[in-house]
Amino acid sequence: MVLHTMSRTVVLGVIGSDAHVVGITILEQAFRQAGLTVINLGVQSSQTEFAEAATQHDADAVLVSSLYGHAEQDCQGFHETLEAHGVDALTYIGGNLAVGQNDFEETRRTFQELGFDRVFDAETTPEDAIAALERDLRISTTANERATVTT
Ligand code: B12
Repeated sequence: MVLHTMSRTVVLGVIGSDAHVVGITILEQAFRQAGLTVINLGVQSSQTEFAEAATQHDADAVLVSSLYGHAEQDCQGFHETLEAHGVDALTYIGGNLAVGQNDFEETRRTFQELGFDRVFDAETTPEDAIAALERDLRISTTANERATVTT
């Protein structure tokens, strides 16, 4: 299969009224080092802000973070909002997605049913996220690898 390792753009932000900024700051830095173009919306971002940024930057992936326990409410209708803006991108969500989060598999199902392609828990490292993006976007995110490769 021929893979084109062109630069990819991800929109990243913390949804809702959530103010936890450390996770997305670390993710942004790691993604940039891996060669991705990152649009970081920061904390307390609305669904519409995600959708508008994804449209404006023709994003390949929209990555939502949530730590404060209200992700399910904040993400109701998220994919409908993306669709209404004409966004066709991979979607991930990660962080502390439920209060307590005792059964992460149940949490994962909840967010998959909301339309997310992948659901990550709070133990997720930047390397885990990059590996998933590499798989899903079929890219090599190493900054200096821009050639076409054949696997
Ligand atoms: C620091 C902190 C705060 C600071 C935030 C400062 C700031 N500006 O960032 C302050 C004191 C303001 C705060 C406030 C609150 N907090 Co607080 N906070 C924390 C704490 C101690 C650390 C968070 C952190 O920075 N971690 C370090 C970063 C690197 O890790 P991370 O955020 O988890 O991100 C990593 C992964 O989760 C993952 N990831 C995250 N997002 C995404 C997205 C994608 C797509 C992917 C792939 C991966 C990914 O990758 C990141 C890098 O590895 C956590 C407890 C904990 N140990 O996690 C509680 C915690 C998140 N807070 C909590 C709560 C409840 C609150 C408050 C609601 C408390 C209150 N009643 O006021 C408020 C909410 C305020 C608000 N509007 O957001 C709870 C959430 C509970 C839940 N979800 O069930 C936690 C878990 C504490 C607890 N055990 O109860 N908090």
